[in-house]
Amino acid sequence: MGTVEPQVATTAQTQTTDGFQLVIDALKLNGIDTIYGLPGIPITDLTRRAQADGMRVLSFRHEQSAGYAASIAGFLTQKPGICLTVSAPGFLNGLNALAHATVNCFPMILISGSSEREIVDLQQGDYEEMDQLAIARPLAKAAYRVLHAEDIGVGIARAIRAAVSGRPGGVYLDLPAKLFAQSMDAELGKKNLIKVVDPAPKQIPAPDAVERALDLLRSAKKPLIILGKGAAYAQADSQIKELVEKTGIPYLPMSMAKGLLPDTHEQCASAARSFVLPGADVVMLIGARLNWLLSHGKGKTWGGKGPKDWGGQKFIQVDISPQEADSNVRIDAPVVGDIGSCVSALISGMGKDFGKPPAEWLNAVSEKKKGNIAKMAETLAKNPTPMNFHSALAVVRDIVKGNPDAMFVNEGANALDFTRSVVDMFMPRKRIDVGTWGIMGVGMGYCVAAAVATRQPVIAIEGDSAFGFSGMEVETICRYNLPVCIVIMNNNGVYKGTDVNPRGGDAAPTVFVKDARYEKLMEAFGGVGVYAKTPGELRRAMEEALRSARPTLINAVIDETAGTESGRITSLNPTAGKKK
Ligand code: ADP
Ligand code: TZD
Ligand code: MG
Repeated sequence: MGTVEPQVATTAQTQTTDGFQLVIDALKLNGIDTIYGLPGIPITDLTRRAQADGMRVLSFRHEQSAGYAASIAGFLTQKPGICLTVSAPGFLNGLNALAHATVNCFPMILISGSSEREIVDLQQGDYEEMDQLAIARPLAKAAYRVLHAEDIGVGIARAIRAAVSGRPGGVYLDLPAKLFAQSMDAELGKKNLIKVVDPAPKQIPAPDAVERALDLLRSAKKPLIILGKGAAYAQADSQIKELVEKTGIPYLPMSMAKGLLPDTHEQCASAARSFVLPGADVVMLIGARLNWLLSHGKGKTWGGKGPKDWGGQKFIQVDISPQEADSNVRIDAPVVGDIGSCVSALISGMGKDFGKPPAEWLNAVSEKKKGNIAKMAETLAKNPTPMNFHSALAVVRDIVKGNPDAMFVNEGANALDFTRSVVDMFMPRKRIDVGTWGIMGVGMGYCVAAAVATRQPVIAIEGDSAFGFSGMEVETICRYNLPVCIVIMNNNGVYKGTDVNPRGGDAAPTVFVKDARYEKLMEAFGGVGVYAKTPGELRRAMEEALRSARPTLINAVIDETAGTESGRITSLNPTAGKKK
């Protein structure tokens, strides 16, 4: 709202600065040059002035998408991604992403304008009244409020440190409307700003912890390494490669760690996952938690007799959080520190006589892999009509192989699970997806941030339901003319398009409008829309999208009977048993 005020610069000629300018100055001083947000009272002028001051300000159609963009920018850059929202409803829309950042260990700062403290605290009914700080606190790694312009430097510095040091997470920064207009002496204002020194200090692991881990590895007959998204975040790519290759141990990448080493690496055991998890005797987790995505380290997946029984594995866990160990099963050798330092220490401790794992184990893993890869190749070679997930993904797999630099966004259920196993990644931090919560709605926000933060082309493989959560952001993608190619795996619904309401009348809860023309949404904003019914049409459209770098949405028509309920996690669905 309102018009652009003439800039109050912090220069020698002008005597005063204000809250708006100090926020911008503090962010810029700390190398933060991008804001993902949505304007409105009281932060409209902050967005204008940040842009006028040379920051990149990406304005979204919904704060949730801006928040997801900020969270993944944090993951990709190791700098906190900034999401800027208005008070109460805008704040709440951004809050989902703040919680997501905390849960996924991504550094992010949600900055929200807030209403008059005096009125909010007496609950007198202000415009967009809400005690935002109290609401954000349980969902954030830290939460702060700045009341005075002279404290802006400290506020931003604390938020940055909290977001990126130790285990990264989401931080909330509450900036009341009154703060922005406060003016103060420009020189003094400048002096109060803090350039954060060493925001994410190295944490060196204790030598005995490293030795304990190496002893355990030496004793292993069937060792396994699991790389998680913490390992991808750490940007210790060459050390991790060296550790994996020097030990010769088979490794499994978690979904966002795919490509840390190329998925085609001979030690990659992804294609033998259900063989190596129960088979391994010593497992080294690097930046991966033993949460539901790894069946809590126990049960049948790990060779346990019953659903909660220990499979007999010993665990090494390399993690920056000392509290993570023993969260689900005993960790025999915790190695606490940042992954770069821990992996380097492990490599130097290995010495020259560190033997490769027994050939029996390596051969068994490689046999299992070969069998499964051959089976998959057969499935991918089929060309059914209508197209199914596999025939479409055979195309995506080729395109990604030919464009290994491209960022790769993925969400959905079947559209996620099949893609994760079919599409190989070749470089670190290219694959970004639903993460720890298996959340729908990250798609378009991730596309924007991926394009902006990496300046690479983006390919997004989206379930038709998943896409709907953030679909309006195709306008944002067109507005900034980002090189994003969205492929919607359109099977007419959530998991499948075949459910029928037994009583007639309303459509079944999982079913959408049949044969919806999503590509027209992209055309509405000047992008390229393509309706693709065959693998050939899909291939041509994806190739053209990458060649032209124009925003493109390909509506890939998928057999509505092709998926399974909940994709790979059918067992977590309490009603799924009845449906089989
Ligand atoms: P995934 O979902 O891929 O299994 P998780 O999100 O469960 O990965 O685990 C990531 C782990 O990585 C978290 O426990 C977090 O503490 C840890 N982590 C994040 N960054 C670092 C780092 N720089 N050094 C060490 N550990 C890290
Ligand atoms: N809401 C949110 C925010 N996250 C979720 N994960 C869900 C709802 C539940 N859900 C899933 O777990 S997957 C999914 C939903 C709604 C969509 C699956 O349909 P899709 O994929 O079209 O995206 P497929 O290919 O049809 O399986
Ligand atoms: Mg679907």
